[in-house]
Amino acid sequence: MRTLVIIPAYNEEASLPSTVEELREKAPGADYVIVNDGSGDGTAEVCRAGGYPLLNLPTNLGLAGAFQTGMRYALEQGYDAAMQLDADGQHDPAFIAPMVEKMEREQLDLVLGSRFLTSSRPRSLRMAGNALIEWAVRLTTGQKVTDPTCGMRLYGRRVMTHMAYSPVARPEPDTLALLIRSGARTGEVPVSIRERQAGESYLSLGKSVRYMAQMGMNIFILQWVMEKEKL
Ligand SMILES: Nc1nc2c(ncn2[C@@H]2O[C@H](COP(=O)(O)OP(=O)(O)OP(=O)(O)O)[C@@H](O)[C@H]2O)c(=O)[nH]1
Ligand SMILES: [Mg+2]
Repeated sequence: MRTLVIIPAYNEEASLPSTVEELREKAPGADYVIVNDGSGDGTAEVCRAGGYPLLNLPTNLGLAGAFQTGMRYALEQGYDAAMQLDADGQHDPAFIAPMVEKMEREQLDLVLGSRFLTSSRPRSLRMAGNALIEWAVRLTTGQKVTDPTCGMRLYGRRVMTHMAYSPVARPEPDTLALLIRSGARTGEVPVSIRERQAGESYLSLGKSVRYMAQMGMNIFILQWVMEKEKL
């Protein structure tokens, strides 16, 4: 199975070199592409200097647009699967291999990284949101997804087409719920996610609360409003 690692990057000049270095070290031979999402810092220069494969967006589209760009590229280049790996160094590339293996072995469409498959969820506001979203996903799909907000996800060919061309698809739990309802065969692999090393998260406290409310609402409303497409 040919897999492309998509690295969305927005103002990640500080973290990107070590992220790429670690990827090369822990997943030798893995194909990857950086999607520079209209960064205002030296992200593009860092890519050019290091010779990293680069899709350079002229403007900031946000994570959804950046990831969709990577997905289209993956489809055009004939990849069988595409993985999201954040540029900020939070995702450990050591987990790529077990995720790919699980997809191949069990013939899955979607493999989700989960921090809480083998350990319990810590108590925090973000984690309360995580639990709420898990509940919404379970109610609307009948499936338990133990860590719906974890960004480490591997998308197989059948869901890549949807991710690349749907106007509403994004690497977020509402889209996951839609994909599962559309028949995506889904599995989980335990992963651990690191703290951010540098740069800034786009999730401030206010944004976190808005994100949870929006996700919860989308999962319920979109499911009923949108035509259920079969994959
Ligand atoms: N913030 C932000 N990130 C983007 C954007 N486009 C692409 N990205 C990338 O998307 C990935 C995820 O963004 P993060 O801000 O780390 O989001 P997060 O991991 O959910 O939140 P933290 O746990 O606080 O880091 C990173 O690799 C970013 O560089 C954008 O418009 N804004
Ligand atoms: Mg992050």
